[in-house]
Amino acid sequence: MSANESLFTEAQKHIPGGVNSPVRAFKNVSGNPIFIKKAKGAYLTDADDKEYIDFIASWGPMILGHAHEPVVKAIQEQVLLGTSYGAPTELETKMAVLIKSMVANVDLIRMTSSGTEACMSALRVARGYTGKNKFIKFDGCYHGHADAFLVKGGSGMATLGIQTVAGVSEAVAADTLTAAYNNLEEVKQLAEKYRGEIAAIIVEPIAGNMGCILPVRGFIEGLRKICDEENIVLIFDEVMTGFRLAKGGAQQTLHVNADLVTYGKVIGAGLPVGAFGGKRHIMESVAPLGKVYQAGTLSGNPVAMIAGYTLLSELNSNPKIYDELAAKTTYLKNELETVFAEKNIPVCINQTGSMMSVHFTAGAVNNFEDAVACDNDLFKKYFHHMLIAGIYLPPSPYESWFLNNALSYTDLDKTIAASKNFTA
Ligand code: HOZ
Repeated sequence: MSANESLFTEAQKHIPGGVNSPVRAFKNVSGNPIFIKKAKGAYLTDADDKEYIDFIASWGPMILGHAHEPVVKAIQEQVLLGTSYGAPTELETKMAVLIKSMVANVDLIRMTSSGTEACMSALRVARGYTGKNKFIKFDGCYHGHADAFLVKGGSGMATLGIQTVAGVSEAVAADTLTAAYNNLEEVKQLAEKYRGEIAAIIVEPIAGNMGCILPVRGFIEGLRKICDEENIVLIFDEVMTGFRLAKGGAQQTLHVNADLVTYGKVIGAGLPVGAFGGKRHIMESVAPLGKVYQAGTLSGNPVAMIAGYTLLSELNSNPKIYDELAAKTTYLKNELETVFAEKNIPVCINQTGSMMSVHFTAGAVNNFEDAVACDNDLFKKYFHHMLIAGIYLPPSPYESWFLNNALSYTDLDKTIAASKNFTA
């Protein structure tokens, strides 16, 4: 038995499914997950000492690669000063100032410990601010695992085929309205039907939890217009896109303003952090200024703050990184398109900046229904072929690939060469 196998066997005795987050279990792609021993730059090493080129980057935050030296050093220095105080630090204000300087439409920002908390809190703020209860989310979008969002979710829910989550009460789910991603007409109909009842529209401006799916022209702009007309708070879930697509995230690349924005792990360079922020008049609803209660001992944790501050400062002072990342990702996308075309394997590769995914289908993939219709069996085969070749892709067709800037063109060429050897 390999070290990976024996670690998984042992883990399953103590942890549900052997994992602390469902997608990691490789259930959809079958086989055993690999257990990571260490990571550096663009590479992961598993328990059997096999090295992989990593295309997950901890689901986004490792924009400059794993164990990035300035981040590691900053963490080491902070740890010696204590790991959690449950009291304010100057670092939290420095972080807020830095984020505000990088991102538009953030007047006030509150740190949380995860993207789930950030989205859950942003929704609560929208409800508290507007005095309305319902909200619209999109099929296949995923905003963390707070009850209200677990309706037609992407990510692990889509991967495991769980569309109705046990434990979410009907009463909670009743306030969650859903529409197809990229279908503005459905949103207009909901806005009309529930006029005066909708507090928020929450959207992944670039969807990354049903594979990578881009908004069609006019979709996000249309959401902005509906929100303005109907006094609805527009929330951009930028847990994946924030600081990854550009300094100012998807707000910047799409040229659309959100009212509230949520962030996740990238704010902590991969440490457990999230944040929600936005326009002053809305954020002033948050306690202790307003009556929307939200709290956390580990919110603004100094170790996470210094890690994130170090990463974001580097991105802020060197925006060339975004061009380099986009160039690498476009190169990979174009080469893979050629590889699959030569093999007569129909693919739709969606890409923007450093996010992309390979959907095995002849058509366009613009929403969850399109993603579900793709050839999942072929994805499984490709995933395992690549894994054997030392390329670590997301173990689900419903997850985006995230490129990091430690990846070299040699790494990309190895990835392309491995794909050339794939037989359907
Ligand atoms: N839900 C995460 C990706 N969309 C996966 C989390 C994890 O397994 O780490």
